[in-house]
Amino acid sequence: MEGVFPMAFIDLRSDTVTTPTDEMRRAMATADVGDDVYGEDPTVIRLEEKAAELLGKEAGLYVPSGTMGNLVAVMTHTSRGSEVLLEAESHIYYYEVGGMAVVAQVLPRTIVGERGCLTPEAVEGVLRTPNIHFPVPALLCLENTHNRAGGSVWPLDRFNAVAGVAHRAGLGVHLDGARIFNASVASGRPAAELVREADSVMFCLSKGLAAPVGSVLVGRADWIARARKNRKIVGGGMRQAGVIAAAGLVALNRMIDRLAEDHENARVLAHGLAEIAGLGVDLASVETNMVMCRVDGSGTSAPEFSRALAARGVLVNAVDPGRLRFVTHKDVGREDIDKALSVTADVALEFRGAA
Ligand code: TLP
Repeated sequence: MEGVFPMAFIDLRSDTVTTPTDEMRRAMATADVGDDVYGEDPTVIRLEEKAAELLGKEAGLYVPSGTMGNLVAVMTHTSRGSEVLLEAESHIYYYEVGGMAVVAQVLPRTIVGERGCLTPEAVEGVLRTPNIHFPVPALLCLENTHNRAGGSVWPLDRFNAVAGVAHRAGLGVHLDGARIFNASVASGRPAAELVREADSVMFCLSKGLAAPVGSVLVGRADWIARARKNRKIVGGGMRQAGVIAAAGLVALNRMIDRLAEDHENARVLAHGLAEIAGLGVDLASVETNMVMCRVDGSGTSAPEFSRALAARGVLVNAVDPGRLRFVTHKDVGREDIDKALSVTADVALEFRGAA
């Protein structure tokens, strides 16, 4: 659902809609700045160092968006015509406008996963013996938490095993960790432990962590130096970016632990939705701040259902003809969840009555 909605709406479309905290706004107003293309913005440098430290990597690179971070990562790991392996429902493949093909000029090869995760065998199965006819595989991209799987968290052993297969075949491993701190909070493990086997990681400051703008790409120092050139190619070299990076620092220092609240609200929401006749939720799949809800049994489609909810003040996205995605975040509290549930129950009842 696109458009401008007044604040009275309960906005469960995404955690990207979160607004900056007062502390972020104060930090932004007083940030020390410099020209970051010259490497002279002290706040950006602090943010990149902090991000690298939290993720256990050598260096970081501040980028305006997760999409740019993933694109720059693909550009830096590959050359023109490389083959890139990804899970079939991954954000990079599904939602990034084909940037990897348009800009990086690589060939995506998708592997069907289960709830966003791959098996070592599935990755081995698509690796081919080098042959004059084949493109050269260069990179495996993984995603944790997995968006289209409903915010699912990779089991760590499986992640490490899959990354190991790619490394043994000489491929790089990039993690789209837009919501890696949700995975960290949900699994009770430090983010650095979750990403140890990834060569590069992109994570977002502007989702559940509530910064207004920005993501960070982390990896080895020499790799990040090359990524910095690629960021410049795609127009991502920013100037006094400390103004926005300051909010990112507050996000990393203050907003990670509270993600547990969003996860709890998602569980409450999922249980409530599961009780509404005509709707379907796989409760076991609700691990972080997303709830995928099937509307097949309600007598209407997900886009129609979301329009009816919007007319009553509840915003959610239809991610498939039969599936709605509800995302919890810091700007929706328990009362909003209760209200959203009662509105959803009313809408479901109306559609069932009309069917
Ligand atoms: N996801 C957005 C939409 O693009 C679908 C959302 O509302 O969830 N990786 C993952 C896993 C993401 O979920 C997103 C954003 C991105 C990358 C891209 O980040 P941005 O929006 O900063 O370019």
